[in-house]
Amino acid sequence: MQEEIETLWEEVRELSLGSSSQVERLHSPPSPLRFLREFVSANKPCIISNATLHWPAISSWSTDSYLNRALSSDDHHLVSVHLTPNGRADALAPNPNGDPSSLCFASAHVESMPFHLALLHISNSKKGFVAYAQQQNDCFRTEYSALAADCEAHIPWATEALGCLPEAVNLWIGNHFSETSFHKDHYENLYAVVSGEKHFLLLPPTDVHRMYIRQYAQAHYSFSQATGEFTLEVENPVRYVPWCSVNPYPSPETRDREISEFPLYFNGPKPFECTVKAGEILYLPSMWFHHVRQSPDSQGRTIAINYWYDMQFDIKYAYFNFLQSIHYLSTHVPTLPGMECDYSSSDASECNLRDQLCTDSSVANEVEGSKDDENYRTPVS
Ligand SMILES: O=C(O)CCC(=O)C(=O)O
Repeated sequence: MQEEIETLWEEVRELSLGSSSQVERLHSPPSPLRFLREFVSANKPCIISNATLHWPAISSWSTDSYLNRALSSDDHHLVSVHLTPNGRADALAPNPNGDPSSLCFASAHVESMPFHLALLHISNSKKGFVAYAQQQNDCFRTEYSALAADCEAHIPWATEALGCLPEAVNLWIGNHFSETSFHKDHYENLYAVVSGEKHFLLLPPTDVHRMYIRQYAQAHYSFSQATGEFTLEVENPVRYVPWCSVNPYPSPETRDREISEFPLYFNGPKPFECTVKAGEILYLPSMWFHHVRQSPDSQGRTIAINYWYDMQFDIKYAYFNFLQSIHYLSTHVPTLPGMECDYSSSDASECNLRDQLCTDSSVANEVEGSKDDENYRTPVS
C-alpha cells in the first residue's frame, strides 16, 4: 500500500498542483468562472495580489489610535483574546499528567477584554505571555462590527463562484510569536492579509497520512493574574481529539527525533510554501492542511481577515474519507490508556470508544456546520 499512496502524492502534483513548491500567484482578482474552474473545482490554492488594496482597512488599520477609537467607544465592548505562554494555541504540548515525552492538545486561555487592552497585550507579548486576538466564530461580524465599513462584507468574485455568502468572517491580530499548528478546515477559505505578512505551509488532502493524525488528550491553559503564570490542565474526564502530530519547524535539539518519528512528512514531497502580504488574498481550498506563522508590521502586529465559505460535501470529500480510512502501516499509533483500538484507522465500526470521542467531527456535524458552537473549527478527523 505504501507504494500506491506515494504514487498518489506524486500524481496529484504532476497532474494538477505542479512540481514546484510554489503557490500560483494571480496579479489581479480572477473572474468568478476562472476561479471556479481553475482553483475551486481543482481544489488548488492560489494567491491573488492587488485584491484588497481598495479597502480603507489597508491604510487605516496601521495605527493603534484608529483601531482604538473605532473599537473603544463603549467601555463594555469586549473582544476575545487567546493567551498562551508561547503563542501556540490549539497545538501539541507536553502532557502535564504523562511521562515527559507524552503530548496533549493544549487550547488557549480565552479572555474577554476591552480592545485597547487586547492591543496592548498583543504588542507587549513576550516569551511566557503571548496574546493573539482570534476567535473562529464569525468574530469580525460580531465583536469587530465597528470595523465593518473598512473591508468588504464578502469577496465578490468568490461569492459568485461559490454561489453563497461567507458562513463566517474572522479577524486575526497576532505578533511574531503567534503560530497556528497544522490542521485542516471544512471550509473554502479566502484569507486576506491587511497588515504584516503571513507564512503558510500547505499540504493537499491527498497527503493526509503525512500528518500522522493521532488522538491527544484535550487540555486547557489557564492564566493566573495573581502569579502571572500559566498552568496546563488535562480535561477530567479525559477527552481525546484528533490532531496532526507534525511540527514542521522542530528545534535543533529535537530535529533528528522528529524526522525519524515522522518520516513521511520530512522525507516526502516538500510542502507548498507561501507568504501572503498586505493587500493579497490566499485561496486556501477546503481540507488542505495548513500551518501558519507571521511577520509583524512596524507596529509589531499582523492583521488578517478570513472568509469561510461552505464547502461542497461531494465526491472529493467521499474520496478523502476513503483515503484516510486506509490503514498506512507507518502511521500506526501505539494504544493509548483506556483506548483499545488503533486510532490511525478511521473505520468507526472498529471501535465504539473512538466513535464516542470523535462525535464532534462526524460527517453529520461537518455537513450541518457548527453554527451553534463557540468555535467553528472542528478537530481534524
Ligand atoms: O492565521 C492563523 O494563525 C491561522 C489561520 C487559519 O488557520 C485559518 O484561516 O483557517
